[in-house]
Amino acid sequence: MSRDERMELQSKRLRKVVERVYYNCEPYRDRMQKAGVTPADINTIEDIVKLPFTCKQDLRDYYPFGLLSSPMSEIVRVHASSGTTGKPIVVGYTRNDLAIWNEVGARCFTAYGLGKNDVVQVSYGYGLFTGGLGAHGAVETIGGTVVPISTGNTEKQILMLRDMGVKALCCTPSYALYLAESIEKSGIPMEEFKLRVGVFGAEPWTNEMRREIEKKLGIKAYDIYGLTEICGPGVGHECECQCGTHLHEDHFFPEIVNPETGEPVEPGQPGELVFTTLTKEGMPLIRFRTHDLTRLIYDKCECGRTSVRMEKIMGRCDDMLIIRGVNVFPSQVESVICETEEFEPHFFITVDRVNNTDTFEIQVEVKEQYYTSDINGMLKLQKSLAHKLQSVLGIQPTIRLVEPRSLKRSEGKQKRVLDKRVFKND
Ligand code: DLL
Repeated sequence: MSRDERMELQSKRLRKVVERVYYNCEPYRDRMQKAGVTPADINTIEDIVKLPFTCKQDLRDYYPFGLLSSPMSEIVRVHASSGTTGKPIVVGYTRNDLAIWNEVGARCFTAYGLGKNDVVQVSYGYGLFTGGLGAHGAVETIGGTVVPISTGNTEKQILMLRDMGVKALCCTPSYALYLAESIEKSGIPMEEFKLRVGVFGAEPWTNEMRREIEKKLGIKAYDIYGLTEICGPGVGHECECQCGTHLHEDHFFPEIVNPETGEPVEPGQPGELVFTTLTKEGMPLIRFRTHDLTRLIYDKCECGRTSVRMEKIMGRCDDMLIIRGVNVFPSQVESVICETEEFEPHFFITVDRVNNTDTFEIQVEVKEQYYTSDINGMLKLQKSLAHKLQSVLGIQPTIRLVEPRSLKRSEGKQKRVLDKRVFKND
């Protein structure tokens, strides 16, 4: 679809969804009235900036069903995300919402080159988390064969991967690494697997991490993006060019705003991603602040798709650490570590405040062949990594080298940061 055609479609859908929330959902109506906007003010997609934002707190305040725009009798499924504190966020889907979710999911898996002759293992969690059922619906829609194994039991995961002749694996990138490590440890040669494609998302991961995973598993690793509030996996996907995540902007309209002021940024500039669902019925969201930081690329992709792409998520506004006044993203640390030959892509950041000064420590696993009892050699490694990180981050961390496979692995989203300052009052 050309941009003009798509803008026309987006405008038509925006008018419809704004009417839907205005007439069916009191909190939206109240907020729009306060902002002095009515559905009559919304004509084209460019009018979207007149509408007030929705944020995560709104979903908590109206927990569980206060933001629905359909009667409960039309809701056929709920999903929820626990978040880190407080009440979960609950989202309701109508039958049509699920059909659209399956359709956008199918677009993703088709872009990864998969089809009805392929076996796909879904190792995202099934349940309230959207990963398992989302990927599952997408694979069934393209006619592929699903192995719905969910998370856990790594030995069985490996057995299924091999014995079912699995071509594509869906899980978090951190779990993919763990699986690669476990396959290596099991001694089963990679030739016994038919694995070619990885469908990885649910947490930020860098291009350097992609190369690690691709090398270890001998696959092509693609990004899949989604979030509970909009729809799970399927909001966007990479194509064979692996140069940005195509967003399904005919269903989910993206904007980038300055995370502090909420003002739209110039096209192509980085900031916070905001989505408006253009076709959802159960719980449409208007200008939802995702907290995810990225930028949008409007040029046509070499694959031929005309949809807008987003750069890899660099982190979330709430993931950003401010250490001694310097902004640090875990993804920057990941890039440096993955690019350095001697280290495994496993690390853990601890930030604390001692005597009114921030401390910043990174534990990092050294590869087996470089982990020695030669103290000078290890000190040299430690120093060179601290130096590299200093030049990228602008602040020097304390490096603690640890044995390979000693840091905790995760089956879902990997936790890489402990900020002890959060618990201190000063
Ligand atoms: O993680 C949905 C999902 C499941 C996406 C499986 C992809 C695969 P939530 O638990 O609500 O939903 O978390 C959403 O995870 O706002 C991002 O911060 C992060 N995230 C999701 N996908 C990616 C990705 C699912 N591909 C939050 N790259 C989002 C970076 C991602 N971050």
